[in-house]
Amino acid sequence: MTEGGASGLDETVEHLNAAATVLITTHVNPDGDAIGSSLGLMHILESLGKCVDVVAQDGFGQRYGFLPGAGRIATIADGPWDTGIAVDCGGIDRVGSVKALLESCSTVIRIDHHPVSERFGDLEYLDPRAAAVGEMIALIADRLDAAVSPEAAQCLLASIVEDTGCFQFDSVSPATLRVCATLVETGADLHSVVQAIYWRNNPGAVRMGGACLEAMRLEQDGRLAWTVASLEDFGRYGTVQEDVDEVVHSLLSVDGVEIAILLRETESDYRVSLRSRSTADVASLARQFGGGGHFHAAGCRLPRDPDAVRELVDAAARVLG
Ligand SMILES: [Mn+2]
Repeated sequence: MTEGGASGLDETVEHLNAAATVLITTHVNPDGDAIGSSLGLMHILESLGKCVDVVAQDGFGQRYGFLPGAGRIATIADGPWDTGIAVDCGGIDRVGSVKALLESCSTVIRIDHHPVSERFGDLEYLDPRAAAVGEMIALIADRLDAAVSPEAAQCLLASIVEDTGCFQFDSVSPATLRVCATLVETGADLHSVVQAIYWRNNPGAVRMGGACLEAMRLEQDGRLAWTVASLEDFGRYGTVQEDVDEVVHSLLSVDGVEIAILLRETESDYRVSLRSRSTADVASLARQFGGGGHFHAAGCRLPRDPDAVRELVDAAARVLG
């Protein structure tokens, strides 16, 4: 496990300068940070003449198809590569089926901002204070003296917009905003990024979000809110998992709620999203159930069993004290 300030940037930049063939990958169920930082890094390394493949187990979520180069994300590719890079992964298993390809690379680099994570790879550039991996990639570009194209800037901005909930989370620092200002000057279009990520929901998604919120349960004197997005609802509303991403933030928006839990039912288990504010640490809560994440945003999986759900809700109540 690693914890602390930023480390590994110099070694990473030095290695990337010399790299010729690069595999970039990221975590399963990719979010905007995973996709945006992968594609941003791809554009930057290609501008330096390197051969780059981007491979992700689950491809790109349809919400991120607007990002320049999204079509380049494959689910399989042929090496060899001298360098493999995993972005936004707190452990090597997060890359899913790409693990074997990643491990086939001569040098493996991890670029990540999770506060607590499992070490892996030969080089690690870690910065738990970065709001998004995109912020770290912007720094790499700077250090590589790479010209950031408008396409690369758009991808990096999307990464940061996603992981900051559109600049709402306490992870946003002056450095985050400076990086974003530079990206916008470079040609990134903040309005189109925000439109694409937050303002293109389909009607079923909005209706299902309403149903999940209608079913909201409040416990611990209104400090804990939780709800379930059931398989039945996904069927009824014709929606997919990522359509209800924002429900957990709506739960947390209730005045007085300090921990919000969204359980998404899958064919085999529950995919659990945990969010918090103030002093409630949901990263450690997630770790109790085999998951992980950030202090205020984390996740885990749970068996599809009411007892397991009760156990999680009770554990969350204990976090509140
Ligand atoms: Mn991230």
